[in-house]
Amino acid sequence: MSFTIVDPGGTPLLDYANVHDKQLHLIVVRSDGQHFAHVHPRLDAATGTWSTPWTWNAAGTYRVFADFQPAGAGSAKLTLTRTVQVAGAFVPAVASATRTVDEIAGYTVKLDGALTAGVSHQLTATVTRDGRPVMTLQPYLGAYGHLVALREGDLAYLHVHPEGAEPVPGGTGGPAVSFAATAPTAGRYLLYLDFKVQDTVHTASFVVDAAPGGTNEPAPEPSRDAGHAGGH
Ligand SMILES: [Cu+2]
Repeated sequence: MSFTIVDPGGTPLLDYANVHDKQLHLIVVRSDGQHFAHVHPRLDAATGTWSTPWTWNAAGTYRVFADFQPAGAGSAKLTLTRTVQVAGAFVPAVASATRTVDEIAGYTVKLDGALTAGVSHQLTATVTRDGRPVMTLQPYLGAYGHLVALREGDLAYLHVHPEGAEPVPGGTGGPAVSFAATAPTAGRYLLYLDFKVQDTVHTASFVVDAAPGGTNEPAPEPSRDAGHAGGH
């Protein structure tokens, strides 16, 4: 899979800031919230083309999000998206109820905290195994985990920031990892936590409802194809 990001004048963007340890984060998810992937393509600095080995494993409609920040003072984080249709028989997964505990590869991950429209909230994921806290989380993307949050339905992309001290290189952490997230509107959100342990990255997923906010609730921000789909 390859793509190029062009500036408003149509020139390929060549210079990127490092955000969460990488110049660009590529998130891929099917419209029903299944088949989530988070990868880091390589930039050909001469042409501005990003590419990554890729296989589409299931049919359906996918959203591809490029999360990046152009280099230079005054630039902001941007999220650009495209929709990709993968041919074949597509049977969408049944919409899930809210879920704040997930099991992956023998690990149990519990999500605590709430989402409220227009208000930044702390979300904390706690990793255990066989009922015991996991203290051996490894640094991954500048924290002890990386959280992606998408609004169910249009898959609008939320910016989520890790909280707490930056990991010491080579150090370990756990069992809790905290993030600050703001839901743009009330409704249901799909959350994906990447965490690394024993040199393997696992993804736990959650479904959380955001409550209506106070008087400062922003107007719903429609998600656009190839547009800036998230708030800050
Ligand atoms: Cu990434």
